[in-house]
Amino acid sequence: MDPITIYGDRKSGNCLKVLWTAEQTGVPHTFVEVDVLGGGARTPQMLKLNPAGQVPVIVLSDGRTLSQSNAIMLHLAETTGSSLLPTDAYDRACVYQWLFWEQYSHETAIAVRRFRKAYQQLPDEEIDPSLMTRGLAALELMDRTLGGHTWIGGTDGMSLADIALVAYTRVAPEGGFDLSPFTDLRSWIARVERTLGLPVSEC
Ligand SMILES: N[C@@H](CCC(=O)N[C@@H](CS)C(=O)NCC(=O)O)C(=O)O
Repeated sequence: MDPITIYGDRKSGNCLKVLWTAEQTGVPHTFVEVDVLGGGARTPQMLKLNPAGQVPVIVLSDGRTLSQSNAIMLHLAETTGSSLLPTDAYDRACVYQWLFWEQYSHETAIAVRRFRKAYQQLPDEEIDPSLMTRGLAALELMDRTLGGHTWIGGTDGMSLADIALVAYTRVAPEGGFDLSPFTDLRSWIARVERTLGLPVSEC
């Protein structure tokens, strides 16, 4: 595949998902650091790349752009024929299932609470309590699922679902989530981190 440029912030799990997928699929890439907290995703230049004012966004070698982390991950896996996306239609749909769930039920609670607590530094009493309730429910569901599977999507090896979900799960403690009760989840985090070549979290 031709080289791509990834615009992102390494503090953002959504951006790291894309970077890790580019690394795993062997897509040549340049990572351009964007300071999200300083408004870097909303500069006139960045708004031309993604009118939604968000990163990650990638630019293909022919100038076309693509945003939404999971759409980018799917594009990189599909264009390289990567095993991160199964070929069997049902197995592939199981990976999609977790990608959609990640954006609707996981990221919206766990990443948002982490942002409020670790980056906006709000005291717990000023953080919407439903973020903790919904985040814990997501972590419990993952832990239960991983009791029966090595990889979250039930695949033989790591898939895009694992990459998408590990990004914010491994830093959930920064959002005040206690991972100690979730034994299978913690083993999975370490497994995915090792497979991605990341330092293994002590959570
Ligand atoms: N659903 C989008 C979410 C992207 C997103 O929320 N990006 C944040 C960083 S994690 C951002 O760029 N925020 C910039 C801003 O709101 O100014 C995705 O998966 O790519």
